[in-house]
Amino acid sequence: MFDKILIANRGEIALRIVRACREMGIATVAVHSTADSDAMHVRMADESVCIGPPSSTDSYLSMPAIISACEITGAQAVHPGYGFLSENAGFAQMLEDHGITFIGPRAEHIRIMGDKITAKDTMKALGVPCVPGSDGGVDTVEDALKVAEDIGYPVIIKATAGGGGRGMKVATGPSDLEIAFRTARTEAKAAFGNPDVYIEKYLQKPRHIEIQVFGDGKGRAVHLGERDCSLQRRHQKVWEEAPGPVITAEERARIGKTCADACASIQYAGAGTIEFLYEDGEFYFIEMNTRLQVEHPVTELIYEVDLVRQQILVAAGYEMEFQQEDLHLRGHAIEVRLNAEKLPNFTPSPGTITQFHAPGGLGVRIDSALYDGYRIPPYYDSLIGKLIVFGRDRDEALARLSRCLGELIIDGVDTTVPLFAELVEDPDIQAGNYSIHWLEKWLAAKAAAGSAN
Ligand code: MV4
Repeated sequence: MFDKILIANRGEIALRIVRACREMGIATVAVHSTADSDAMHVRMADESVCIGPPSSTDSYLSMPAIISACEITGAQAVHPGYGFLSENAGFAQMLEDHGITFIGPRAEHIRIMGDKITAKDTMKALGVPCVPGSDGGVDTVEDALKVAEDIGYPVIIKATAGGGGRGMKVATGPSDLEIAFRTARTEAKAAFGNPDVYIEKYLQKPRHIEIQVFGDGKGRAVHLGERDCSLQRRHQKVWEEAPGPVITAEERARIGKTCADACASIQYAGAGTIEFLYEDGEFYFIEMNTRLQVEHPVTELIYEVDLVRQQILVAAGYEMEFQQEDLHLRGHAIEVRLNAEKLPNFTPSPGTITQFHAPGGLGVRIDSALYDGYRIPPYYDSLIGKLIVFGRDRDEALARLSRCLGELIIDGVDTTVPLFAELVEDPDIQAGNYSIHWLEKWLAAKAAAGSAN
């Protein structure tokens, strides 16, 4: 096992990784920018290295700085967390070239899944159900029109180098396909340096359902059910739950096995998430994320596993601590993302935390790097914590969430907490009756009602 791991991240996820390491008896190295000298992840780690100025490009994204920090401290492995360098195949490769273990999948798998056309081709060949669309990329307007005619309108044009909602255009008929196609290519070239696009049938009212997978890198893989992450604003998730409110045990077992088998056959290593759109009882693959996700705690709570611990074990060449038959779903978990943002426009709200009080009690988990007096720097993501609740069933989780939101105190900055206080009481949310468009529609309706008063 590793003696020492360097954590190439900040905030709550850096702390999450320190916690797993400490329970495993592994020493930790935090890295930080000059803006994060007082951050909790620096205080909690066994040692720390300042790797650069506030700008992420020159600190948390600086591969030479991070590799130097490994060499100075003798860290044998790097956990990248999420975001930053977590899905950078070049970084995984560079670490390997320096004899340092990347705690994540092989560079090859990161690269495959980073190119959305290759990812889809790969998944399709492995028997994973995909959205009907072009076979690979589409290079000309003529081909685009042919594909769209075939699958029927509306269609969506996506950049192969995009993902997470970047570089997409919808066309409702042949008359607007040409412009959508040309715009998509031009924007993809400008944004990603790669103009390649592909076409899919546009699903009008799906849910976002993602399957958690985990592989040992040697041909064994399991699934840990799904998360429903349909509640998003501008492609940012705000509320995630597991299990999905409308997914049956049969559906879970079936799509879960399909995903696990696909990961097994490519000898996938570590944690991964296979994203689907789900509509009318069917799953359609869209993307795969080759990292630990922000919302992993809801899965940890219902399956009683420590995903970061398993990542470390597998990266060190050990077996994961479970097989599929050991994994049993129990209860229901909901996560809400606590962002330092001012409603109604979700404007970033950095500043000093004057008072922080976390809720507690049965079935409550807070993953946060906040403390009284902490100054939230303006340079990074506005996520300041996650409130995760567990209940025996969904209704108990909702009641617990409502209770926790009442106990939670974050003073000094604006946060998204008031949004959740409203959502948890909403009849559609309570019924689990929402699609990927529900939240944006609800926010728009609220804004319209507000301006009418
Ligand atoms: C789609 C879609 C409808 N049909 N693909 C947006 C993020 C990226 N991961 C995929 N996205 C979508 N792909 C087809 N064929 C609608 C979306 C989409 C979406 C997906 C998940 C969660 C929120 C969303 C919000 C708008 C659009």
